[in-house]
This record gives sequence, C-alpha cells and structure tokens, in this order.
Amino acid sequence: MGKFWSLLFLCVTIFGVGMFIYGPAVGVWLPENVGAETAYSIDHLFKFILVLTGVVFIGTEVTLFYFLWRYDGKSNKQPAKFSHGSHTLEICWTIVPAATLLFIAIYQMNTWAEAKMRTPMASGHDIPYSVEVTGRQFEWRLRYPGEDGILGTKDDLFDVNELHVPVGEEVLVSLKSADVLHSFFLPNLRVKQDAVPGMKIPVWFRAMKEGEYDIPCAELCGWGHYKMKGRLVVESRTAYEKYLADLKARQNAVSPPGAAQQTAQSQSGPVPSVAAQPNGGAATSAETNASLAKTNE
Ligand SMILES: [Cu+2]
Repeated sequence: MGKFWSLLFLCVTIFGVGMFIYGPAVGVWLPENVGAETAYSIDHLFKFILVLTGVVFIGTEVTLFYFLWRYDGKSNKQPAKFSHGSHTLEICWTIVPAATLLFIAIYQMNTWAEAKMRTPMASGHDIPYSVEVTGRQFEWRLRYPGEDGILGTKDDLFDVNELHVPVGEEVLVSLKSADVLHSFFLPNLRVKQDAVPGMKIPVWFRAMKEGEYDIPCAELCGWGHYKMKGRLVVESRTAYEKYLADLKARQNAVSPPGAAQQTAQSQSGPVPSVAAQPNGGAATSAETNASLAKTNE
C-alpha cells in the first residue's frame, strides 16, 4: 500500500495532461473560431495561459508524486522532522506568482481594450447600430433599424431568437435586458457580454464565415435559462438584405406600418412570453410584432 497513493496521484497528472493533448487532437476543444483578429487574440491568450498554468501544474504534481514516493511511512521508519519555514522560499513563492499575474495583466490589456473598450464609434469610423438585442426570460428579442438605418423609429423590424448578420462586416449591437441579468454569448466569435437591466451596452464583432451558430444565454436567469438559445445566421450581404426584406413584408402583411405601435399601446397586462407558449416559441408575426413594439418602447 505504501507506494499506492503516490502512483494514484501520478495517474491524475498523466490523465489530466493526456486529456489536454487528446482533446485538441480529435477536435473536441474550443468551438470553431469564425471571428476576426480580436477573436484570435482571445484564443491566443487562452492557450498562452493554459500552457503557463499547465507547466506549473505538471511541476507541482510531479514534486508531490516524488515526495509521496520517497517518504512514504512504510519504508521510512525515522520520525519526520518539521521545518519552521524559510523566509527565502516564502519570498520566492510570493514574488514569482505576483510577477506572473502582473505580466498576464499587462499582456492581455490590448486584447481587452479591442474587445470591450475601443467601440467602433470611438475608433473614428462611425457605424450605425446593426441591431438591438434584448434579453428577456427566456429569449432574445431583436430589433433591426428599417430603411432609415436608425433604431427606435416606426420602420423598425422585429424578430425573435434568430439574429442575421452579413459576413465580413462589422456588426454593432445595442444590448439590453427587459427583466433580469442575461449574458449574450457568441461562442464562435469569442464574444460574451452581460445584458444588464437599465443599461444599453454596445457589443461589436465581425463574423468571417457563413453558417449558423448558437447564441446561448450564459447567465443563470431563471427556471427557463436552459432553453434560452438563439441562432446567429452569418450570410452574404445579398441574403441578409433579402432576410430583412422578407421580415418587412411579413410584418406589413400582418399589421400595416404604424399598426404595431397602436396595437401595443392598446394592450394591457403582461406581455406573453414567446418561449412560454405551447408551440415552443413559434409565435405568429402579429403576436411577436405587437409584444416587441411594447417591450422595446
Ligand atoms: Cu439565461
């Protein structure tokens, strides 16, 4: 039994490191990255920190194994002697981690600024909001500016849970919450931002590959959090414009321009949640438009 525990500890190390090598090798690792430069620098930081902590992990685990193996009770009859500490060692294991953390803090600053601080508006090229995303128990409500390109006007277009964006173009989202904290997460674009009640938070990204991706909510927001998942559709500019035109036609067919606002104003009581409906979210355009216009007031 003497050497058993040391070997067990060694197995944990081998298994842990093995999984980190096996995962990327068979492709069960990070979700496919379809973002632009910032998304790649986030991946770079992730891998850099993983390697750094991996080296420390292997070092400490191998040391632990050696001491368990070398000084097990059965083969060492001499009683153990305890040291009362070493100032030099203590200073070392304080300074080394502190310096490492300081280095990481400085090393990631540029990526953080690109992802969270340098809004497209601040960096000179003033782009309009592409869409307003409102988190709401338990769905993502979307409001696109109509032909005037301005959010909050009568020609706005509404949809639920299916966000369309043109490929290769900068997308600027105005993120809101209608009730509690949600988190707007685009795993394939390495974007994650809390939606905070009472705040409008700008979120920006550029999707570089056409396809359909998930928009999960990454903040426990209530009983239905597990099903709060939208789709991000990245498509060509032509397909994107066709989607907006179809959305407009669908909206006008149900309620002529301006009617959605009136319907909304005449409504009373709580707006029914699309997710809570028996058909599982496939609300008709009329219901959607009317309730969206109300919540987006
Ligand atoms: Cu949630």
